[in-house]
Amino acid sequence: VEASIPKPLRETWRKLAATEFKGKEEFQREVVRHVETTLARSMYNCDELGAYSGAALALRDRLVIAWNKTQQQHTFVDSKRVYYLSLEFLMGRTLDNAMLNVGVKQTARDGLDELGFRIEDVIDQEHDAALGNGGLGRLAACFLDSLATLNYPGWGYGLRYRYGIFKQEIIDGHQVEVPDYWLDFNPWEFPRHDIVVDIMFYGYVRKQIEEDGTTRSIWEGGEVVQAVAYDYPIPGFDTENTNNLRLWSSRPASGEFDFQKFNAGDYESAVREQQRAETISAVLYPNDNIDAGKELRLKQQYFWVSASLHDIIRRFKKTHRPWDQFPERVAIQLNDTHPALAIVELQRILIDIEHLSYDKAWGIVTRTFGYTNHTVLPEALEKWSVPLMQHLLPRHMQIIYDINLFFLQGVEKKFPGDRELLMKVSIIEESQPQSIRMAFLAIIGSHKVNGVAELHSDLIRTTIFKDFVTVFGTDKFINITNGVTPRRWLHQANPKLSDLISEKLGGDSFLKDLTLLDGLLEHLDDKQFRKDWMDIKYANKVRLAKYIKETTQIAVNPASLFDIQVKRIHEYKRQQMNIFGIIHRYLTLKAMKPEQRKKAVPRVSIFGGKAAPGYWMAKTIIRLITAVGDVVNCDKDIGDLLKVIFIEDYNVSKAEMIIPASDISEHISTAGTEASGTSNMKFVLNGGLIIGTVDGANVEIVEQIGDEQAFTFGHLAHSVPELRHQHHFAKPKPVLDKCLKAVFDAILKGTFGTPELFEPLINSITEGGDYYLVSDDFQSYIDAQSLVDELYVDKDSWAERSITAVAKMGFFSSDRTIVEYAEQIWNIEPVPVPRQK
Ligand code: H53
Repeated sequence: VEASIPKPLRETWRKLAATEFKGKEEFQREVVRHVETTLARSMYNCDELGAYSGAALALRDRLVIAWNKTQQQHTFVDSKRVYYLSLEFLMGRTLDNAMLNVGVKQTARDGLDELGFRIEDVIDQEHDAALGNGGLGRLAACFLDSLATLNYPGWGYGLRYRYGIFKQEIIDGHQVEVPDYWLDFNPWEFPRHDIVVDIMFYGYVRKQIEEDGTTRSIWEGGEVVQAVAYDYPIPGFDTENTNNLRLWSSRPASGEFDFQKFNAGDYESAVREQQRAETISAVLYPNDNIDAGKELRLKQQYFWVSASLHDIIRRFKKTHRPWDQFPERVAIQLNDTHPALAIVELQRILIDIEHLSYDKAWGIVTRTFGYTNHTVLPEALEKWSVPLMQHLLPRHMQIIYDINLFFLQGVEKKFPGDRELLMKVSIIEESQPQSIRMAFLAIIGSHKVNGVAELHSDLIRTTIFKDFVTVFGTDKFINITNGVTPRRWLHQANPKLSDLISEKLGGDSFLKDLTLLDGLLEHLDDKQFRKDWMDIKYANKVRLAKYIKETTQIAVNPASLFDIQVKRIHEYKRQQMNIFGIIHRYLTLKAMKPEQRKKAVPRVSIFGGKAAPGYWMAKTIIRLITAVGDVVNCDKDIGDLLKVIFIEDYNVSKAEMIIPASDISEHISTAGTEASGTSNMKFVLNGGLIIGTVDGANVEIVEQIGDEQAFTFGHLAHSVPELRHQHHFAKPKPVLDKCLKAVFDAILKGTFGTPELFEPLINSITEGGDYYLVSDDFQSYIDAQSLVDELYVDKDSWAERSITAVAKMGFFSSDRTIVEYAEQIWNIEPVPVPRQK
């Protein structure tokens, strides 16, 4: 209140208030002003980076005006807000997206053109904001876009890592990790040095008897660090609404560093404390779907969760509402179990600091949180060791025990004497040492738990969480199928296709209501339309071929079938099966007579993706892909019939170029392992067909687009456990698929260089139980690939399939996903912000 301007003086402010640039000239003036003043450069030394910086700053000014207005409006209306807690936000680039969302791209294009710059080159200067590993982080980014576009008051809360996901270099065929320092020049962030939260670790808990006889727990004596807020405006598409992403950065609580130590000459330990604090938000853990259980990661989680909750509560308290209204003003979504400590932290604040009764506090907690599960993979389910938690967060450990005790007492009451059930649902696992099952904590502390695709939600209800369905009933466990934002993944990534669709549908409303795409079906028989459609696909392939040539020196023919698999490298995603299939293709081509070969469909197999630095088998898979490329790509017998490309450092901005260029993309995880997948949606939305297993969202995609439009193969999820069992116990052992055996023989013969490199990979299948069922699915995979070849020959019917598929993709917009969250979990309404005249 003290900070606001007295009423009589506000008129002066209003007159002077910042305004948005409207036309080309105003935009240009802003760009030049920023280049000359903010950047202190001139027309004599303004390169593309300078132009990018000037354009970004000009646009940023515009975003800020709408952003401020939005936040004022949300406060004024006092609407319920949702807070999306995610350790990852894989945002990619901002400039292009912001220009498109705000609707000024053409203005900017013309303006920059006259200043001597091509907008594409300017856009290309931006460093990706890569604060995520893969699907989970990119989903969070799509959700922010949809929340903003749909006018929901929704904030993201995350960590401002100094280093995002590492940059991948391929050196001699191996992955090498290089740090990703992305903060050099970042026009999109606003440091809020006035928003600082103290966060404590370690220390001890003391009991104190109050005057009224109650006992209180006091947590004290720990080490304190500070969280500083950095804000990022999130503009919606074709709306004034601009939401906020708040990321926390860590710093020492005692200012710069300990001056006493410094003055006493103990420089090193003075600096060490500072570094310890700064380390918390220094780096993103580079694991996707793997829990590493490191102390620093637990520190990151608590640091972020605690800062975010304090911030949320501070905002709530400004409304002077009683605590029991908290869940009516605040919804908090837990993106996986990474923020599950928020449940404990809110309970702690309510009982220890706000002095609410335990039961009242717990009622508020459970009405506030929703938990999204994104995986059933056992190695990805977070467990923290009890001694570690005890040491780092002693008060939280006590509260976890309390939560567990009261929960188990409830279970005992409902199912008297069922001790096995108690053991199965206990938050504490009786391992050595004991550990905390974070997913169980998240379920118990939330009012809704959702999976991310139908099959996945069924699986969690019937396998990993089945005992909780027994305890809580079925209503608590829902499905909300993932989606992707059509603004970035169609309009921005594939402007030509987006324009063609607009032309056919008579406008771009489909970008806000993706179900309108079904209007394309009316034009299915229009010959010219089909041709235009395929010409755009070809142009996108030319764009990718050019990039491949520039970065790998390998020439690929854009008339070939482009077969793409880009995603994190993981055994469950089975890039190994893809490369084995390619070897099979190579051997088959080699065995053909030259006349026979002429009939083969030329194919370019493209891979991209990072392996976690400590995931040795994933790195071996990359090594095999590059080794096969080295041989195949210069085999004169093969020529254009087969090329194998590994695109270095796959990230969001590269995805925007790669995805529109696919004829076929691969989503071939072992059934039951990929919770949803989201790149499958992006590929189909861009007119590529998919080859895939009956897994994750593939199932619903095929249901929507029709099975004519997809190539599915492989065993189904329900038969996986039995097949795995057979690999270990059946006598005689299941025989290795014979085509796969030929592939292994070729590798072991040294066809692709030193066979020893690849032996562990082969052994994991031949000796190690083939956990991912590569051998079991190989033949049907090869058959599906043959069908792809066969159908690709008829370009006209291929065009028909491609258009039909896109027309039926409306369901997979993240707008639909967000509306489902809003209605089924968050109970929030859109709050439109009045447009500026
Ligand atoms: O989350 C995506 C899913 C995808 C799943 C992924 C994911 C991570 O990227 C990291 C951790 C985790 O538990 C899950 O693997 O299937 O599409 C978004 O839901």
